[in-house]
Amino acid sequence: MNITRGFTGRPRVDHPGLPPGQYDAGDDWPVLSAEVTPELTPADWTLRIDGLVAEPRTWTWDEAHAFPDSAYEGDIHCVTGWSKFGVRFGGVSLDAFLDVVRPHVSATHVVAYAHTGYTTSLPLADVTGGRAWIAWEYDGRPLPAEHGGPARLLVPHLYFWKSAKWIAGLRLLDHDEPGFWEGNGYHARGNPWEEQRYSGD
Ligand SMILES: Nc1nc2c(c(=O)[nH]1)N[C@H]1C(S)=C(S)[C@@H](COP(=O)(O)O)O[C@H]1N2
Ligand SMILES: [Mo]
Repeated sequence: MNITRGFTGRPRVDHPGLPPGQYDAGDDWPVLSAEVTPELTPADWTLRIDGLVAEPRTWTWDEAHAFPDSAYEGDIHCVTGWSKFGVRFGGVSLDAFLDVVRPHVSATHVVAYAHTGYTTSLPLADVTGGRAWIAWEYDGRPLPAEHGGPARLLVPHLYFWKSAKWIAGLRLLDHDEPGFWEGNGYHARGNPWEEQRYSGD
């Protein structure tokens, strides 16, 4: 008997939206967590932005939802190799929060930190200009806990380790302060199109 393998189930590596060295995970959405998924409810969740800002501030769940809705529809790319096409997240643009705290001109970087202690560092320019979200919906439903619900940071144009799950806050700094993966040899920026996986890339 002849068994012919179809195209389904095969990792696609020829998609025009696929950055170098990545494959299409299809309908799978792997869970990558360094921590145990926390039991965090919307009532417990807060977001704080401080550091080099004019007015440090903490928002509750309801206060954060008072900002205009903003959605991301597009792709995500994990440094372990999988990419996912056409995902839909809902939440609020990070710009809405930053407009309130007013970053100081000297601020160049942020450290994003989770309610669990996970941290990741990013250039400030990568989380402004409509390129970063606080996301609490996936596909029109509440973001599942294992994927960072009730809310996660979403910075889809960078490798997905920058998108801190269970986001608790951002601190604005005038220098790069490596987070969890950056301190373990991963790249300070993490642009998938330039394959910035490790610090030397
Ligand atoms: N708090 C927290 N956020 C995190 C991580 C983590 O371990 N803890 N892993 C990062 C990595 S490496 C990736 S690829 C994505 C995975 O998100 P997912 O589990 O929803 O796919 O979350 C990122 N954010
Ligand atoms: Mo990742």
